[in-house]
Amino acid sequence: MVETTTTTWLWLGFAGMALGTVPPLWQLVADRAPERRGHYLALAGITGVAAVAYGGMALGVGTVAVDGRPLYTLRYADWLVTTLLLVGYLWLVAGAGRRALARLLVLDAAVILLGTAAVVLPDPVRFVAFALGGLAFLGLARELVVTVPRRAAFAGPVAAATFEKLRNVTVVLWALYPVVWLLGPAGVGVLLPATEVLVFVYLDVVAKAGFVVLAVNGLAAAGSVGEGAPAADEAPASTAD
Ligand code: RET
Repeated sequence: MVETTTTTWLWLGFAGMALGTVPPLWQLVADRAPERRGHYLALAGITGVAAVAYGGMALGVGTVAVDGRPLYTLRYADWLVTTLLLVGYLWLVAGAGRRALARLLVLDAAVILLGTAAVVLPDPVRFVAFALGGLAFLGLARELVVTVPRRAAFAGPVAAATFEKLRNVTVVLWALYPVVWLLGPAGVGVLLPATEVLVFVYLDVVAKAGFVVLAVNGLAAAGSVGEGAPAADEAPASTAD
C-alpha cells in the first residue's frame, strides 16, 4: 500500500509530467517543419513516459519492499528510459558524432542500473554499487561539459545557446539525485520515504518538464531564424576519439 501523502505527491508528479507533454505535442502539430518532428517526438516521449510511470506509481504498481525500504521499480525504469532520451536529445542538439552518443548512453545506463543495484543488493556491496554509479555520473558530466561541446557541430548560434542552457540545467539538477538518494531511505535514512518521494517529484518535474519547455523554446527560436535543426544523420562521424 502506498501511504496517502506519498500518493498525493505521485499524482502531482503525474500532473506535472502530463502538462509537460503538451508543448512538444502542440508544436508537433503547429510547426510543420519535418526536420523538427523527431525532436518534438523525443521531447514528448521524455515527459510522456514519466507521466505514465508516475500514474503507475500513484496506483501502487511495481512498488515492492526490499529490507523494509520501498523500491519503486517504475521510478528506475522511467529513469532508465527518460535519462537516455534526455542525453540523446542533448547529443542531437550538439550534433557531436556517433561515438560521443555511444559514450553518453553507456555512462547514463550505468548510472541508473548501478543505482538500482544499490537499492536491491545486500548491505555493504550496495554502497559499492552506489559509488560506482557516482563515478559513472562524473564521467557522464565530463562528457557533457568537455567532450561533447568540443566535438559539436551546432546548426547555428541558437542551437549552441540551447545546448548550453539544457546541458547546464541537466548537470546541475542531476548532481542532486545521488545526494537525495543518499539521504533517503535507501541511504542513511535522514529523509522519510514520503519526503524522498516529494523531493524526487520536484527534481524530476524540473529536470524533465523544465527541460522540455526550454527545448521547445529553443526549437521555435531556431525555426524563426531559419537555423534548422541538425538531423542525426547529418552529424559528422567523429573519428579522433
Ligand atoms: C543514483 C544513485 C547512484 C548514483 C547516481 C544516481 C543518479 C541518478 C540520476 C537520476 C536522474 C534522473 C532524472 C529523472 C527525471 O525524471 C541512481 C540516484 C549518480 C542522475 C533526470
